[in-house]
Amino acid sequence: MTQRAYIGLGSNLANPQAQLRSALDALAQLPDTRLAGVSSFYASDSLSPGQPRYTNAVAALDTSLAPLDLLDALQGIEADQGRERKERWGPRTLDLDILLYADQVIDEPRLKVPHYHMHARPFVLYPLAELVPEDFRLADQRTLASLLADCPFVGLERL
Ligand code: A4P
Ligand code: MG
Repeated sequence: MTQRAYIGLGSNLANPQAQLRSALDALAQLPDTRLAGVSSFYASDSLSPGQPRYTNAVAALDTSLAPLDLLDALQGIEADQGRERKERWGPRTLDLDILLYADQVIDEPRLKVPHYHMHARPFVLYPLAELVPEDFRLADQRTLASLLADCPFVGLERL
């Protein structure tokens, strides 16, 4: 069955905008998957001090890949684009996070959905808001509008 998933894209190394564009091309070519929408790109300072600024975006996928198969596919794209996992939260050429997968709540060792921290990150919530209806709710019934109200558009630059 086809499900709607939202993917967070982030990069702060090696021409971040080009990294996001090639990641979007790769997402569009995933098996059993359609790239249904892409937000604007946004720049913001890294949450980890002393790192280059990030470029972030959100993509909507209609996919019949199961959540863990989708995670495998996303990690394959990260690896293809030269991602090296040296340190948690280290700078990266490409980070692909499954923000939401239909209205599922997933709590497995390799996969937590909704993505932890997404509820309070402007570089996730504002691009997501471009892709969903105004009355969009998360699985816990919180509306995106209420999350946005608690998450000011501060430090975010729409590119
Ligand atoms: N994993 C669990 N749940 C998920 C999920 N929903 N989607 C597991 C993707 N992966 C998920 O991820 C570590 C493990 O999380 C994976 O192996 C997977 O099994 P990772 O991408 O290797 O590690 P990470 O990204 O360094 O850690 P984390 O906690 O995902 O970091 P964040 O939260 O992504 O933070 N500042 C700005 N402005 N913009 C950014 O995008 N990103 C970070 C990294 C810091 N500061 C930032 C930004
Ligand atoms: Mg990540």
